[in-house]
Amino acid sequence: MRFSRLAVAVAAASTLAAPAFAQTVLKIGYATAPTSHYGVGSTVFCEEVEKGTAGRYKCQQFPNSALGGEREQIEAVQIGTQDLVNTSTGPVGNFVPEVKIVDIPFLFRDYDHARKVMDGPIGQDILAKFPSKGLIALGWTENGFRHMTNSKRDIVKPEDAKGLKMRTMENKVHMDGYRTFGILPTPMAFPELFGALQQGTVDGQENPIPVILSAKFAQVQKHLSLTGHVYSPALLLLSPRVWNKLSDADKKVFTEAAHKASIAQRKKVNEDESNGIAQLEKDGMKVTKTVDGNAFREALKPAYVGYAKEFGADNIKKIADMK
Ligand code: EAX
Repeated sequence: MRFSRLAVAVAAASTLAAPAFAQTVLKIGYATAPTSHYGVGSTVFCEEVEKGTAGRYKCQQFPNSALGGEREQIEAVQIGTQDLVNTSTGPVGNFVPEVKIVDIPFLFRDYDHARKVMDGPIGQDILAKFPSKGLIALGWTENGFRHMTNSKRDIVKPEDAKGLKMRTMENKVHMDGYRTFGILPTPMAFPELFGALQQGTVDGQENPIPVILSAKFAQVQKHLSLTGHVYSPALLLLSPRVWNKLSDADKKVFTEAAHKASIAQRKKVNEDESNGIAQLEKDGMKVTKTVDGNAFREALKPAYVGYAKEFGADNIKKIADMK
């Protein structure tokens, strides 16, 4: 069969157009919008990986929980049907129990304290626990300090939160703590949350300012109380199926890309923390800026008995006392 000259030319052109090297596209997912702190961190990671591998690796981003809730995405990364997830530690304790200690309410004084712990020996030791559980933790990114929102009333002290049906992450450490505030904790995956707030299935929820902003919770929540009751770390998790194929040089590229992603994500959290409250008030939220933190810490004491039993009082103290 004679090939026309045109067909031969088209075939030749198409091989020329294809990259001269194999290119791997990595699927990365996260809960919030591309413009959110997770989107900023994920974009920096993807840009650095593409640059550092000269295009042999590039990403396809799936923001807004397009690949499911965080627990679902972590499972997918574990079995290798998804390559990366940029996730809060919310559900992670169900996969790597050693993570749960950093979810304890009122454990961290402020962002500086939290970041020092995560980037220091304690946080790095926790990352080392992931490979045996079928996950590669490339680094700590960041979600932020969590605050309470609800549709019913201002919250200044635990008594004000009593009886409120609050959505929580699928996280036992959080739920045990929140019960001591008198809250009725309702665990729910993030993608269901906006609808549940809109229908009044739950009265409220708790999340960092960057999430409250990007998820537009001001449309369905009237009251915001700056409780800052939990620091919510986040993680960049990679499938071992990808990691095990990487050369040592590419492993270094991925790890350094995660470090740059963490810096960018934390910077976005800082920006949202300084501009977000005014924005949320503009969007119609009534913000309670002074909360009785001591009353919440006092109420939490019974839960701390359980935390000390589970994690060791000295381990908790080591984190709490870090300067
Ligand atoms: O990671 O589920 C949550 O409330 C998380 O904070 C949210 O998915 C962002």
